[in-house]
Amino acid sequence: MSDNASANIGVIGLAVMGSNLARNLASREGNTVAVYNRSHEKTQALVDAHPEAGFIPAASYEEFAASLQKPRTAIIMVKAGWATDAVIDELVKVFEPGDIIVDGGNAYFPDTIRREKAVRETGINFVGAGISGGEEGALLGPSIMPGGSDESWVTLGPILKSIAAVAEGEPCVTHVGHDGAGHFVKMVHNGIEYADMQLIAEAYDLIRRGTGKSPAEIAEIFAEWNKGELESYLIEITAEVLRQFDADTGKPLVDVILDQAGAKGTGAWTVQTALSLGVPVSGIAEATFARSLSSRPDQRAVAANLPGPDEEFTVADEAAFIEDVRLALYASKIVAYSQGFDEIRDGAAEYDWKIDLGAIAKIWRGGCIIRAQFLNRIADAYAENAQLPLLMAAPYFAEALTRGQAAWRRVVIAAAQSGIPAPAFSSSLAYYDGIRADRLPAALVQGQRDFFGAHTYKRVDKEGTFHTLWSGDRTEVEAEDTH
Ligand code: NBP
Repeated sequence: MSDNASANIGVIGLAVMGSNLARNLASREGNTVAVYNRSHEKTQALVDAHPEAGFIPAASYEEFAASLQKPRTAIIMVKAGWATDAVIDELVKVFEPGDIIVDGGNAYFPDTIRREKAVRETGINFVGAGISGGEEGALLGPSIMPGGSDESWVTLGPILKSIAAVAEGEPCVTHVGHDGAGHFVKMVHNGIEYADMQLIAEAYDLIRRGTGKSPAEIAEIFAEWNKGELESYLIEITAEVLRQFDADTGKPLVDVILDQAGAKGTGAWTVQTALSLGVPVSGIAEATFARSLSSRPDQRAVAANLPGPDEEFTVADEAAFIEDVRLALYASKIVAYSQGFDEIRDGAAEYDWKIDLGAIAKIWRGGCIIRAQFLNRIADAYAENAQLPLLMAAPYFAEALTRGQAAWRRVVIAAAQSGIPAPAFSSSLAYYDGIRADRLPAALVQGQRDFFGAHTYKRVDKEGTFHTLWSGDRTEVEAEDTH
């Protein structure tokens, strides 16, 4: 150990997330934090602004390594992608076997798997840790989803527990699984976040266009909803956004914000990964596509000439309609979470991770963007049956879907009849009806596939694989399933 080694944890990358995480670490008893940033002015600025934190600044990677006690533990908070690789390359030169490099950025999980494998060969531990909660979470307590080895968790666990959000007395961090498991779960968290936000946006749009209520009035509806089963951070902030007026124009702020939603790519990763795993995450996919659709102004301008329904959308019973929308929102949200947890379970099977789904629900209860009461119900469902085949069919959720399904259908019908796009509401309902169907037209698809590609099919009444001689006498033959 170097004579100067006095920090038990270091942070590299001192933009908003890294600075806040470093301050959070420094504020917890027992932590002394070494800090390093590529451009040294940022390191100095942080140290000067927060003398109370007792940071140990480093001007080089060598100095940074020398200031850390062994096993050296450093959290990288730099721009995801090549910047992360650049920092890792420098750290492996100055760290030793047994030390721990943590990537707290928003890495794509296959990159984390690759990095973990490469760094492990040097004897150094590499941990990809998803961190959710934005700037405020980093400072006050995020939800943390670390992957990596069991060995690194021994050192890292207590440090991460010290800075994580706390929900119902439990820190919002757990060792998710090996190598890329943490970043995988963070990716799906973000995908679910996309779906949750889109569903809320559709609910707002339907209420506004159906009842003519102002954004401020709708804010009160969301505030009321936030006292019930929909209680969540996203519902809470929705009310705040809708209440806001623009200082320049005096209009509701939501009316002066350009209606083109941005994305940083984690929703698309969630959908791409789901497609390759064969997991239907239709709610997340529709939410991701809805952002893409909104951001195509040229096409939207041309399509504005296409006709919609002739009649104006009017709601006869406002209170009943608003309650229908609430129930539809809750039902669709259940579908989105059920699909997201399916993706985590199937990802775990594919990549050989042991992920405790109930523990994931628990660490999302605080600190992160999708934090909600509702996550307790998911944790309960997995506590009752860890092998639950379908989350939304667990008794609590089945009851909510039973209670909400008629309202959900009325809302989707109203949206379709009045020309209001509600892609996440409608696709969630279609998923619900698809997954519960006794028989699906997939049988016809199999027939079509066999017709044009001899892809074969199975039968409901006997074992085996079959092919019909479509261009011959159309008799059925038993076939090898090699297509
Ligand atoms: P940015 O993503 O804006 O990255 C800026 C940091 O990266 C600076 O410290 C910069 O150093 C450093 N950096 C770059 Br760029 N290239 C580098 C290189 N080659 N070597 C060393 N350092 C390099 O910062 P952020 O918004 O604080 O986010 C940090 C990470 O946290 C990202 O991966 C982000 O995706 C993730 N994240 C962000 C949020 C959020 O709400 N912002 C939430 C959750 C996760 P410099 O000062 O010398 O240019």
